[in-house]
Amino acid sequence: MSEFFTTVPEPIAYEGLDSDNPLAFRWYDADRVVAGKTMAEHLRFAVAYWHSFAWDGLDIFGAGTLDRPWIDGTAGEAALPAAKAKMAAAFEFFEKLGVPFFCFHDVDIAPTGSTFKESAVLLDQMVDEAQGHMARTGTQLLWGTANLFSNPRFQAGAATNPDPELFAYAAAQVCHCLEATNRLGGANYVLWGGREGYETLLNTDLARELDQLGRFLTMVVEHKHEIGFTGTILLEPKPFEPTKHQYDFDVAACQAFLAKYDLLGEVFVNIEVNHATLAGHDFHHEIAAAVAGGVFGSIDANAGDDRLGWDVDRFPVSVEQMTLGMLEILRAGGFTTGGLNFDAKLRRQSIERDDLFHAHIGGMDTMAHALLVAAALLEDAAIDGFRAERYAGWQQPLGQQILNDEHTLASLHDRAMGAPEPGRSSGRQEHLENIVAKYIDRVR
Ligand code: XLS
Ligand code: NI
Ligand code: NI
Repeated sequence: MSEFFTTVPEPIAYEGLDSDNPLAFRWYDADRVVAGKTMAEHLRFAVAYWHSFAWDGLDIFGAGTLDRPWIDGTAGEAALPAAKAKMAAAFEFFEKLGVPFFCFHDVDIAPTGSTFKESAVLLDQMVDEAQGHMARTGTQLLWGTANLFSNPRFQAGAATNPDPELFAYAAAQVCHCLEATNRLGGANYVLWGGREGYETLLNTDLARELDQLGRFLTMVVEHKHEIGFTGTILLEPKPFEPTKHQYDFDVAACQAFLAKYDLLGEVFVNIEVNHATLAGHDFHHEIAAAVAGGVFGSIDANAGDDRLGWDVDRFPVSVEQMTLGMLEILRAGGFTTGGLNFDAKLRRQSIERDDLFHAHIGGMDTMAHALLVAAALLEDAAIDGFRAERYAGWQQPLGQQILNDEHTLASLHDRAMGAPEPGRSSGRQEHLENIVAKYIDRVR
């Protein structure tokens, strides 16, 4: 097979901070040990097949701009050669970039047939093809997912569709894609409910749709155990877009949903940075909420744009934003099956083939820098020492008695009658922010 990324003939190397080579890593040194693990083991980078290989720059105002010759309008069996060319280019990219993982939707890797059966057979053929590339390159699968939002049949949703025929179709598609993911040894399986939401409540029965979604997810978990899939099932929160309201609004909504349908401990969350900001939160908040709620799973690393109110999926560039997220992840013990998937796409004018390398190199360096800062902050207890001090009262008799149910509202009332006015202490926010800034500057 012929090379696609001919202007990047060699694998990307780590060259360190003094390097002026734009096609080298300045921070990401895969084998460097940080807090007991290599950077590669901590970060578990994945490339998203859809943005990088199955999208040519098309937007709602205009045609594709990017050079993706395999996107040629063919479908069905006739599109297999193009799907194979796309896959060869994808694995060439994974290998040259040196990422351990990739992620895909069923429709990203395989052409769509004219019946469910034909699509299933085509997917199986491309899964065979992927197995060959994975064995040859050593690239692994972070997660697979079924696209239940692009085809017009899903205009009113998949699991939450008013027509049970669509629920049934979506269930069959997830069944097949989960099995494909299992066959490829995927570490996780993701469900992002792009159209599981509503456009107007005038035509929507909210309670019924949530019950449908609960039933659907339960079936996914049952099937996971049935086939012996050992990966983690992940829900990906997003507040809206394409629907006006999406049921998996944010981490808190997902957690409440999982609790209601008795799925805690079975299903975790895949947090996307740009979805966090669309929900009116930030990356730091969503990770902290997931860790606190025991549902943290994996990350879709990207960035929004302060001036654009939709999911623009830029590559991550803010070391500070990513440091705050990595701090929570490291505190929680790091990733288990999860990882950092670049659910990010090039800007439409980035039309050179090597732009895809520049984008990922920048994202990987940003995350590696953030990892180093977060690890140093934790090692020095630069933030956590202050945090522990702030809650020290809870180790004292009053705090312990309250937590051990030794007080009632009335006994605290009695106590207040004889107690002095409680003292106050500084929250030290600016001081803590300065500490983070100092570590970002100093870490090497
Ligand atoms: C869209 C989502 C999507 C999921 C996978 O906004 O981020 O890309 O990650 O279906
Ligand atoms: Ni995503
Ligand atoms: Ni997204």
